[in-house]
Amino acid sequence: MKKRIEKMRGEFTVALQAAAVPEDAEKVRVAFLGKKGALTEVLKGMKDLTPDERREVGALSNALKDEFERMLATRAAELGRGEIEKKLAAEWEDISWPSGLSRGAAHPIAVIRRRVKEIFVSMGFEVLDGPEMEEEVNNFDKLNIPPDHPARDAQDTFWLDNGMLLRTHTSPVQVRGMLSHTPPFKFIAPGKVYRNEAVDASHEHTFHQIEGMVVDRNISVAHLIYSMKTLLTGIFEKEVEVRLRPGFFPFVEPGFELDIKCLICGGKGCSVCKQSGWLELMPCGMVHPVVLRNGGIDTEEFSGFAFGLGLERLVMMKYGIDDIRLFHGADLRFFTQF
Ligand code: FA5
Repeated sequence: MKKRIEKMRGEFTVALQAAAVPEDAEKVRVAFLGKKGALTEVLKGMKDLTPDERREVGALSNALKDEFERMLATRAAELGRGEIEKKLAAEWEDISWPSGLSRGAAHPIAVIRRRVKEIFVSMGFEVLDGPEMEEEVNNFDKLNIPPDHPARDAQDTFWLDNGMLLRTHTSPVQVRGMLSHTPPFKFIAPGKVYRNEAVDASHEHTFHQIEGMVVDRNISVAHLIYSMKTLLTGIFEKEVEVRLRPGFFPFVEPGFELDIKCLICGGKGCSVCKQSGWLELMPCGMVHPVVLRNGGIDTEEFSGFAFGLGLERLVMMKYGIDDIRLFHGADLRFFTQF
């Protein structure tokens, strides 16, 4: 009987290892420890043994029963874990995997704004920010545009109930920059501006400008032209035709309009350049002494230049886009080209 019990340990171990699912382990338990199980049957034969033999076989079979139960518990846990893992594997989903939707793209305005920033930062310019809701005094008065000045009419203004306005250009950042900096300094200020204007192929009510201002000793028009050329060569990566003509802005003296030969029609005339062959891109000039003084700058010692780049028009020329209204649209076929 002792031999039979010893042999049973091997049989039990083999049967348990062969179990693939928790139900198999349960079948092994019934086969060995159940009412009609192998070990139970052996124990039933103990009545024919001598008392000494009975004590010895009893102890042996109890120890074996305990051992089988421990092994069963361990195996059942293993198989259960395996089941959970299998279930998890079947249900697993990679939530970082791109969905069926097409991917977005950087907006062309953002692409070129980044490039313009890089070009100016490489020339040592700082990048400033200014609020879109602005004080009248910064948007107009301190820029040498008093309340009755006709230049106010050129920039139809969205007035706010609180007496402030949506800035019509980025030039108020000139005022803020002068008041917060000690010369010499040079900065650009990209941002959104608003005008109460009729929209057409080259005009929007909400558009972007990049203001630039340099204040230092002995600044001349030559510095201005050099900076504009560096910018345009960096953006267009080729020679482009530009022209400088006199332009009037109360905050610069002398003032200029920098026009670029229309890259949409090659100068022949189209709806974007209003059939003129040229597109007004970047007004600029030497900062008016009144403006410098309003910014607390000593005009005996310092002079400066400033410019106000229209970002949409630059992007239109760069990519050959013939309608400014596309920028505010939601057509992904348009946006994914850049
Ligand atoms: C100004 O806004 C001046 N503050 C620029 C300036 C700064 C001059 C510093 C001198 C010194 P203007 O109104 O011309 O100027 O606008 C500047 C540029 O913004 C234009 O050349 C054009 O490229 C762009 N722009 C003007 N109006 C619109 C519009 N409605 N839609 C899209 N772009 C526009």
